[in-house]
Amino acid sequence: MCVKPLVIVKFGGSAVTFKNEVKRANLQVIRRLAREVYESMFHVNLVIVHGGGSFGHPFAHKYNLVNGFSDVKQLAGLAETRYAMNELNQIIVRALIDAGVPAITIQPSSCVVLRNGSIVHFYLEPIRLILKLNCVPVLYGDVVFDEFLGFTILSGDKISSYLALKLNAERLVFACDVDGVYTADPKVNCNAKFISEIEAEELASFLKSISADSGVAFDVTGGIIGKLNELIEPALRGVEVLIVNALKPGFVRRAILGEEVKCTRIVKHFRK
Ligand code: ATP
Ligand code: IP8
Repeated sequence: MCVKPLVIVKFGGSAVTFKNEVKRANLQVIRRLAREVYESMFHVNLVIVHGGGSFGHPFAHKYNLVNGFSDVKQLAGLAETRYAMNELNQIIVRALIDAGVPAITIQPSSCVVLRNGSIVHFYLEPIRLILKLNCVPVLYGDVVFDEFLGFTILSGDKISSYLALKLNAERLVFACDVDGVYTADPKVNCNAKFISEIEAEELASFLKSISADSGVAFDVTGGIIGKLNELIEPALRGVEVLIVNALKPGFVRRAILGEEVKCTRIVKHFRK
C-alpha cells in the first residue's frame, strides 16, 4: 500500500483575516485556500492549523491572557477568546467542507495541557484516526489550560511544529500574507531583502538581528519572530519547512505538493 506523505499547513491569521480589524475574516482567501486544499488532498495527507488573526489576538491582548491567570476579570476574556477562535474555525471549516474537503475540527483546549507554556499532554489519537480515514483534522491557535499559569495562549505555529514532529510530517507549510522571510518587515521597509533559504542554525542568530515589530501591536504570540522560533526544531529534525504567500493563488497548493514556488525555506543544511 502506498502511504501518502503528511503535510501540516498553517493558515496564518495575516492571510485568513484582516489583522488590523476586529473579527473580520478574509472570505475570499479562505474559500480559495479551501479549493487549493481540495486539489492537494488526493496526493498528500493534510493537517490544517489556523492562527488567531483578528479573532484571537485582540481579545487575548486586551485581557493579557498570555501571562496566565492573575485576576478574575480575565475570565470574561478567556471565554471571549475561546468563543472567537471557535467562530473563525467554523468559518474556515465551513469553507473547507463546501470545497469538498472532509474537514474535522479538533479543539486544542480540549486535548492539550500546558505547563508554563510548554505542551505536556496532547491527545493525538483522534488526529491519527481522522487521518486514517483520509479526512482532514483542523486545529488552531487557542487559549489552553496550563498547570502553572491557569491558562495561556498556545500559538498555531507551536501546534504545527509539535504535530510535524510527533506525526512525522514530511513538510510544514506556513501560509501568510508576504512571500516569506525578509531582512525586515517588507510592509514597512521597502529596502527589506527577501531570503529564499536559511539554515536552521543560522535562523537563531538572524532572529536577533531583525526588528520585533510585526506590524500589528496586538499579536500576543510574537508575530514573525515567535513564528520563526518555532521552526528551528522541525527544520533541524529534517522536516521541510516553507513560508509562502497565501494571497497569491496556487502558491499554497504548490508548496503543499512540493512543487517549485517562491517562498522561504528553512533547511537543515543548504542544498549543494
Ligand atoms: P497569526 O499569528 O495571526 O496566525 P501569521 O501566522 O499569518 O499570523 P504573523 O505573525 O502576522 O503571521 O507574521 C506575518 C507578518 O509578519 C507579515 O504580515 C509581515 O508583515 C510581518 N513581518 C515582520 N517582520 C517580517 C520579516 N522580517 N519577514 C517577513 N515578514 C515580517
Ligand atoms: O495566531 C494565537 O495563535 P497564532 C491564537 O497562531 C490566539 O499565534 C487565541 C490568539
